[in-house]
Amino acid sequence: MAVAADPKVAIIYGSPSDANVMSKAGAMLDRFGVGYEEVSISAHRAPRALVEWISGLAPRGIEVIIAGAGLSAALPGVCAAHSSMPVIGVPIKGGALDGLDALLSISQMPPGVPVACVGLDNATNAAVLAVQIIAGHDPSLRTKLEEFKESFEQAAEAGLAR
Ligand code: RP5
Repeated sequence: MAVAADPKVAIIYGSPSDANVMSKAGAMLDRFGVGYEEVSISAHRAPRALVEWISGLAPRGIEVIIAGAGLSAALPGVCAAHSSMPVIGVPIKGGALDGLDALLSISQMPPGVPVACVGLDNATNAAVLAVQIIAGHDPSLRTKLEEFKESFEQAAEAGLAR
């Protein structure tokens, strides 16, 4: 498990094969100077270890969970079931349905147990959303987010935006 000093975000994924996609979340959190910890635990293959890990998050000061998984992606939902902190799910492409299964699994949570679902493989947006959640009580992060958004405006004006 990788842990930064004073982590605010926990990044978890169901398999080491998800690490490459999920590294985009860490890269974006680094850009905002938000500390995070990162771990791979499968909801299906290691359910007891997962529940134990979730129970330690709040005492460690974690505020948001980013959970990525592919196939029958139970991981974000299990995190949401066992925690009251916001959970952002990243459906990961792959398998016979190329991620459609994970997308539906993560987005179709029952009422009362929400998971905020970003697009397929879009761990970058999961990190930006996590920063936006934490910025609710952190004015310096709000300033960084405003500068981040402004950079899109400037790129568009310069004709560089896609
Ligand atoms: C899911 O199954 C994981 O999140 C991963 O996306 C997918 C394949 O896992 P591996 O067979 O590569 O471990 O649980």
